[in-house]
Amino acid sequence: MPSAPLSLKQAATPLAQGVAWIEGELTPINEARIPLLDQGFLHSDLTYDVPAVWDGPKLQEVAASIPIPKEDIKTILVDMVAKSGIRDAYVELIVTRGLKSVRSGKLEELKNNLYLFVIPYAWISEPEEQRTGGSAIISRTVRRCPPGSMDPTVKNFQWGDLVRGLIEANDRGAMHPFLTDGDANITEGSGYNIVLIKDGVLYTPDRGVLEGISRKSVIDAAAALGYEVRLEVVPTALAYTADEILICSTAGGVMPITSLDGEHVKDGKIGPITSAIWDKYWAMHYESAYSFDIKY
Ligand code: PXG
Repeated sequence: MPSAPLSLKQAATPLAQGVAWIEGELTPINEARIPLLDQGFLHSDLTYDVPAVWDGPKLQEVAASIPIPKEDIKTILVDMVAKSGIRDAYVELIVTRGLKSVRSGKLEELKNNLYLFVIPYAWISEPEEQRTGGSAIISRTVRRCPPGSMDPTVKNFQWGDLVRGLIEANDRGAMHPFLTDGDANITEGSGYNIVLIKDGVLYTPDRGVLEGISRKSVIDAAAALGYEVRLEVVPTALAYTADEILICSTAGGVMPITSLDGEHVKDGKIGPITSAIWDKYWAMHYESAYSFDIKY
């Protein structure tokens, strides 16, 4: 199970708890500040991406729309990871509209802001929880923001619905909310995609969700293992009869869910297909098709 103690090198550097890049300067993560007028803060007018670094040398490929050349960003991020000494890292890139809003200037004249930070790897389901599987609920109080409103395929900070889901999960004694589309279909949760497994077939929603990189890895892993994957509308009812359920995110990888709305998923044990995909997912971190090396 992946969990590495802090290396001596990591403990020794002031950036070991994380490092931010703001306006060209590197700052320890706990001292990093954004300007109050940034529209990303005031109006969620931004997009972001999160690649992960695993076991030192690996960084998942980045694809984002950014105001300075992609290769420069990559160089800066690799340098930040190396300087922090963090071996298992969470790397975030944020591009905001800038200090002026779309109301106060011509769109093409607004200057985008870029923020970067690197912190130790974050887990939506901690390794300890992954050993037995996490608990989920299907939210009764909140639905996922519809695709015609805030486009969920663009990573954004509009987390009002996802945070309400987390609060409901907490109130109902569970860890992970599953939000529906309001029409009795599953969408996604607070930072993860959802995959249901029934009779050896994987089902994951094809709309109303972020098309996450981890979901892509799960689809690739399942295909490599010979399982059929269906991207389609996924009725909530299927979740209650599923053989296995997993959630997936850059923050935690493939995470088994063994209880839903207080009931066991099947027999309440982590199923064989989830286990096989979990193994394959972590093995893929060492495959050159999905990663590249970082020199510390
Ligand atoms: N759905 C939503 C709404 C997300 O925010 C995912 C799915 C999974 O996408 P990836 O590309 O990571 O497989 C996300 C990603 C955090 C955290 O700290 C959240 C995400 C990623 C990393 C960290 O909560 N969300």
